[in-house]
Amino acid sequence: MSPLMLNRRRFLAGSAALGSGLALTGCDQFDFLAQRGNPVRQALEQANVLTYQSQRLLIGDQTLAREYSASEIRQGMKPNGSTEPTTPEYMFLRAQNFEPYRLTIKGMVEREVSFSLAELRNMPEQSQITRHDCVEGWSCIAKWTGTRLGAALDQAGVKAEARFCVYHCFDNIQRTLAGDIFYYESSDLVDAYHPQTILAYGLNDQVLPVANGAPVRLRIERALGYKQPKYLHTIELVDDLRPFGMGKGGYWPDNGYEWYGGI
Ligand SMILES: Nc1nc2c(c(=O)[nH]1)N[C@H]1C(S)=C(S)[C@@H](COP(=O)(O)O)O[C@H]1N2
Ligand SMILES: [Mo]
Repeated sequence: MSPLMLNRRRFLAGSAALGSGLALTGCDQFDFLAQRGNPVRQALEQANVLTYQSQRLLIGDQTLAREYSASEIRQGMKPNGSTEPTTPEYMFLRAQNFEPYRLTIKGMVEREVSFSLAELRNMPEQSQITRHDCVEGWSCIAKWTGTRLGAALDQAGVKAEARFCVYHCFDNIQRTLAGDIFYYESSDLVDAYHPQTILAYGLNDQVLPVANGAPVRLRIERALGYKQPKYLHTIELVDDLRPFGMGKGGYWPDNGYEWYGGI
């Protein structure tokens, strides 16, 4: 390993401790972090910006995540978070074997487009065997099959003013008195157009199971587990993340995890 690599690792280990040290305890909820004025949350938010900028600087834009060989897939992909959405819309689609499903791309695009599962499967296919790292402290090597998000975005025509993709999901991860909270995530356009970022409909050579995000979930291979939205129905191109959820760009970021979530 070159000294530069070593330094980078050490640096990233340091910034990870700063940025997501608290988050490392799991995918469970940290209610106190959801309070906007909370000092821990403010510290995490500042570390967030630092982590994003320094990782982009050090890793560069198009570096690939490591890929593994088939023999390194040792077990099935462990389902985590939502594993069986119960919203009427999802249950209806599931009962129809996702026949009426459409993935919509909207927002700051030249034309709103939507894709059926058959249309997605007819687009150029790509598979990759990668390691999924959950902040709960487990990892899993799995083979993901799908089509590049970049190609789908190009069909919609991303406008110059767009800066982020917001990924909207079917599952109500949390129920509150004020109503359901749906899982969502977001990324910048660098990650959206990354060559390993795919709309995945296959897992370990099978149709993507419900537990792992059927019919379509995103894979952003250089990001942590919570940046891999399952049960995807809409991708919205925006220039500002503040209008969504609690304004931090994702369900877990709204609960104190760092937004960028790079590995
Ligand atoms: N829609 C949705 N996406 C999600 C989650 C979720 O609860 N809902 N959990 C996230 C977390 S924390 C992890 S570790 C992975 C789990 O993916 P898996 O079930 O395929 O292991 O999905 C991520 N994407
Ligand atoms: Mo996770």
